Amino acid sequence: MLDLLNLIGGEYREAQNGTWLDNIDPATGQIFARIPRSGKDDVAAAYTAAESAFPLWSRTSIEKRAACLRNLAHIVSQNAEALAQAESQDNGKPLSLARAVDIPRAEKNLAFFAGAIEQFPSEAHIPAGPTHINYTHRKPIGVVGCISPWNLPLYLFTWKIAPALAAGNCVIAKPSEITPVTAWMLSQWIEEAGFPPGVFNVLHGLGPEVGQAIVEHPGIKAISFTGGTSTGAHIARTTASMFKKLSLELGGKNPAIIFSDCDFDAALATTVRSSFANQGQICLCSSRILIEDSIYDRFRDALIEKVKRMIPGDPLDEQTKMGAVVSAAHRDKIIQHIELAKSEGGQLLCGGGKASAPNNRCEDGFFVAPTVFENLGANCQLNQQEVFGPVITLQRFYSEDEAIQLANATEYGLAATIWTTDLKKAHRTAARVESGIAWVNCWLVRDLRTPFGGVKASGVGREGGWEALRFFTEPQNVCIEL
Ligand code: TXE
Repeated sequence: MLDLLNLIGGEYREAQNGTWLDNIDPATGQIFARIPRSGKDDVAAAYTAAESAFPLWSRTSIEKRAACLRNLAHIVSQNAEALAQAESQDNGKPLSLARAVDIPRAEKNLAFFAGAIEQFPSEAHIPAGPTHINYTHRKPIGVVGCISPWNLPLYLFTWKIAPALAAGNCVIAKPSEITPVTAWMLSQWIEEAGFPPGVFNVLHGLGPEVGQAIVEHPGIKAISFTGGTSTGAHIARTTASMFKKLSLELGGKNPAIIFSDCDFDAALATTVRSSFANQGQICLCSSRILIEDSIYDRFRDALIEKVKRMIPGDPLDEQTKMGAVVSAAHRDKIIQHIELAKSEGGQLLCGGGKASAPNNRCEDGFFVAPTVFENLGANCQLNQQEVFGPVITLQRFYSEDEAIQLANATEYGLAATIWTTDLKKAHRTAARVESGIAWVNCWLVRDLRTPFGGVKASGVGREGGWEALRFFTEPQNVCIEL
């Protein structure tokens, strides 16, 4: 049994209340680690450590801060295989996916923001015939909170902490209690990477306990959060009267719009991936597949043929493309959505419930069969609520206007995928779709310089590139008489 610990002020500590939470391997249903069940007292201790580290860290040269991040990126790359194994065990995702996506991207996040802070410009405003000059001084905020989810554990954890640290803040980070292991591993390399004690603190525990205490702490000036929309709304309410800076990256109900003039094979292959990658547990996954009438039947039949061949396997098996979902509770929630869709008259095309265990080792694991429905109206629950699992719907459209109307017919607005070979149509559709990201003829292609985030109930603010560095700094206008 592995006991994880908090990192506070450079020391590894249990929760002050001495209590623990079990950590479960979703592929086997077995407990394999414990995490501290931290609370308010631990947040207070982490805050004291972070606050006292801030004066020095905020004045540390950009080159030194960048070097610490690059060192950490290097350590991640040296331990990539151990991290990938841990991520797969903790989350249920295929080991091949953790190796190809999660861990390389975590390394890239750290290295990217090391480079970004070295290039981060601030503005100057000089009027004609100048009497005054203005420039913008971007100062680190102070102590900030980074709260991350379970679907891409180290990937999203590093996506938040890297810009926060690069900009000169001290961080109190909380990984999801469901997938804490890779954040724990990272926390053990902080000193080796050169970060002074207290600059980076990691607290483990439940969202409504330690997460809530971070959000409520009056000294923590900004919160970067990725997770469910209702949790995001709760955080916004909790912090409103404290005027904290908030970056909220929330849920999605993303449309994939398949026009009849698309490259059929490319659209098909990528839509299967965009729907079911990571068992559908990526906020950017397509969950509503909108298909133009003239190719609807052909596309549906070809899609179902491919999906039927996607059988969930043991995540540790190198051949597995689809693993376990993250927890028993999450599996049950996905199944409830499926049952509701059946009762609303959805036509089940494949899947529709639990998948059988791939082997003896996994007989108590949490597996869901990839599931496809059609004949559900745009207002049905399954076309409105985020499932965050391997469940998609197919809808037919007859015109460009109808495609856009269907695409926009949810409270969410994170990512849309558009498939067409008509360039003008691609631009028109991207402009009219209500989403923070529109991918045309591709999916999940990420240039880390680009703004990342959603509109409507998918969030507030943007991550990535300068957006993240702006979020983690406070701009001050300095005006000088010449
Ligand atoms: O997320 P939570 P859950 C969606 C997805 C999923 C649903 C619920 O639809 O089914 O959200 O998932 C911490 N104060 N997404 O319950 O609770 C929590 O400990 C402070 C979308 O796992 O939002 C964890 O670290 N923190 C998504 C993080 O918030 C709190 C990714 C996310 O957990 C808190 C995950 C509180 N009061 C789920 N309550 C995406 N956008 O990628 C919880 N937390």
